[in-house]
Amino acid sequence: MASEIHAHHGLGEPYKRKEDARFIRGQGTYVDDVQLPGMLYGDIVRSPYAHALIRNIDSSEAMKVPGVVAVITGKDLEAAGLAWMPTLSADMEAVLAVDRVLYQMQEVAFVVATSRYAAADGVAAVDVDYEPLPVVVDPKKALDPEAPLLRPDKKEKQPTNQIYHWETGDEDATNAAFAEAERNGVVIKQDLYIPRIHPAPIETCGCVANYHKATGKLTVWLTSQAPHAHRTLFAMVAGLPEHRIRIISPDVGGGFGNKVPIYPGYVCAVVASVTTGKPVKWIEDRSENIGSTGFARDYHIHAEIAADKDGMVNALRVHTLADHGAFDAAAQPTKFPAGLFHICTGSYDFKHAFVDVDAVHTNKAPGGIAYRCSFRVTEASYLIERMMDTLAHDLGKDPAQLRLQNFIKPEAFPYRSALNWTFDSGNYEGALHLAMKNIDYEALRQEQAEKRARGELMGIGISTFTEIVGAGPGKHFDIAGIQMFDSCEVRVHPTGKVLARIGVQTQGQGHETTFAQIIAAELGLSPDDVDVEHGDTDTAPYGLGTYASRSTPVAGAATALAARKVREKAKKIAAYLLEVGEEDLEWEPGRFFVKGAPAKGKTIQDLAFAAYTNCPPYLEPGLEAVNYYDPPNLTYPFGAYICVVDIDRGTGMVHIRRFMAVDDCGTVINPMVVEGQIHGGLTQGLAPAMYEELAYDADGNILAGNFQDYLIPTAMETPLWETDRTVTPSPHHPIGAKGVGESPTVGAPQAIVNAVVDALAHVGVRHIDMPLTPWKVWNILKEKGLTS
Ligand code: MCN
Ligand code: CUM
Repeated sequence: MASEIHAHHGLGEPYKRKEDARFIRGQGTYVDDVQLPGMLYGDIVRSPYAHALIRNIDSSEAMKVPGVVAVITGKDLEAAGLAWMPTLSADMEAVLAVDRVLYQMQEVAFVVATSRYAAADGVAAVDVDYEPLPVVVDPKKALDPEAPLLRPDKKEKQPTNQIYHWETGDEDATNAAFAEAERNGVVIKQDLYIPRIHPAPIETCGCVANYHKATGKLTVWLTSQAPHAHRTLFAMVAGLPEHRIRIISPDVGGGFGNKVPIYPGYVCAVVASVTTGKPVKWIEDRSENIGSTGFARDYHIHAEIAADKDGMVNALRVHTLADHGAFDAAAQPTKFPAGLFHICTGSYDFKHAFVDVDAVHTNKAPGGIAYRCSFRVTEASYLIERMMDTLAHDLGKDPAQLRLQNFIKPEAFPYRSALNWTFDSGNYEGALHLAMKNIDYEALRQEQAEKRARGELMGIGISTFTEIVGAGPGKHFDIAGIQMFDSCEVRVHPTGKVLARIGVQTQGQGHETTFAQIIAAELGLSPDDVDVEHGDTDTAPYGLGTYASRSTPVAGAATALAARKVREKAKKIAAYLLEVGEEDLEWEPGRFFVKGAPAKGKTIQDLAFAAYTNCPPYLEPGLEAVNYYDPPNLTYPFGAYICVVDIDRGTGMVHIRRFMAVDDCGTVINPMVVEGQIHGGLTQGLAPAMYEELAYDADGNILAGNFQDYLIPTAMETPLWETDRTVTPSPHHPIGAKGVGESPTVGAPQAIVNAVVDALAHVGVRHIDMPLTPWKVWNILKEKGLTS
């Protein structure tokens, strides 16, 4: 009997993903699969100009197109008080432009028709009269006094194109440390640009809005990473009663941060459904997704390190110019305009740091942050890892040695950083030593020296990054005022089978499996006996959604604690049934038994049945629990990545020969899911390093508006990822787990750039901005006389 009970898949088992049973059969339900009787279709008229006044919109020809039912313009929305909506960064964004457009692809009118084709024909027939205005593409030029003011709508509060100046750290102490290093140590400086990129999920954004006039109920199927938060925002903005709004986020084909904001198309579909009384579907196409929805990065960084002559770092100074586009719509907690950029001191024991960020408007699409970023940690991590390598090269030190020398020591945790964040746990040297051993670092350096002597270009790049994920605590983190906690509800049915509902929303991360494993481990069940639901605001407990790798740190904790509440109640029932005191009971996975008499026990299934059939008279019947969890701190996953590249001198092609990724996300729930997250995340770190860039020309035209021009890596470009891990549990998480979803994307780009610069350092190359295209690399080789 005991062995039977132990035959469960709990924590740490590579349990196959439950959701894949429907996905691999093509039986997922995505928003575009939703078909409702009488459904209408929306399509959007978008601006061809990056900056222009709208003189007139003539929809008369569009209304003549067979099937077109309505054309909604900014003026129509203005009349209803809906032309503007709040962004997640306290700005106001035009739902449909009223009198001016601020970026190419901006939403100008919404055409509703009986078919998708008729809607597109209607869009083509809408005649918009524009008066083009001067365009600001370069964020540095946005700050020129002569630059056109892009947001006259808010000139009272913001008289220039500068959105904010944000700073953190001790400026005086940092400056003093730099002055000291100028005299007795070393100061290194470097400009770094992290280009604008796009999350580009396979499924674009879209929705089906269904307003029922008789009941006043609005149901919206939505590609949403945060359905509850979106419900509340819809209620606040549209003035609809929140209990009559139901957001259903069905299967989502990738989010990567792209599906955190609310987009104009969603609002237009809702307005169209309310006006026509019919369900309205709006699904954007690929170019619309790339051109108009939340972008990522676009940080122009100047960084400086003060160190002693031996390379012991002392202070970090960073100034950044952030290009936020036309509206400040960065998806991030209210109090953190630059996200968690504070993590830029990385894994190193800096005594002083000072960081500031100036954000500006340009004539580009709004957004910011999204794309496996942990709220700007990608930017922070890239800068510190590039700078550590630069310092090593300038001092003629091995970059691994320089890191080992400067790491925060394992015994220093919990560690208070110079920018006042408390790192929960870490063992950075452990991870780096493992990565070095796995890849045989010494032998690679040997090989590099030999190759260099023969004129061959080989480089080794290291990244030993620290992540910060799992927002809240609610007192510091909120979205539009809603505190960032998360939740889980566990219901144990009479036969011992479990239905759990969680406040977070999977977009491919496998929550239906891993959250079932958490409950299974806590209750001693098989994950087969636990089904996990999410994404329907009418049934799931309130949660803040899935982004910033917060699901496991926050909702995962709520799930463990809800299951423990169930176990506590089961224990009371066991004491009653076994006629002993609770203190006389012992737990083994799946069963309570009497101490010293292991044969006398009750399984969790027995206890579930009793909860509904023979419950102690002093308890409420039933067996369920809910937990809302507000974390005491964030979790700080980390990793050590080593990348080996060979550069072709004839073509400038960078070939990634090996990539060793050691990750530490604390206790691992499902190693197979974690490995999948790491493979995907590494590939999304490779992408900006080598391929992706959302470029604009001087007139604000998007140069990469489809997958022919916006280069995402395919299986052909992706190297064989080698992975390993160390396990340093989080001391404050109920099961010791940290998040992992974004770690590899945070950690990977700089390992690749460091490797390429390492291959060329001996000829004086100090830095190359991403993406490392063959053309860019070849030009450097040519300049250095290496193309032969
Ligand atoms: N996990 C685990 N053990 C751990 C940590 C995590 O088994 N110690 C599991 C989790 O239970 C979960 C998965 O790994 O099934 C990822 O967990 P977590 O790190 O908590 O991240 P989230 O679930 O909050 O996912 C968000 C994160 C983000 S912010 C982006 S962006 C991203 C990413 O996940 N988007 C993704 N990975 C993605 N993967 C897919 N397939 N699709 C996306 O859109
Ligand atoms: Cu920053 S992309 Mo994820 O947090 O959804």
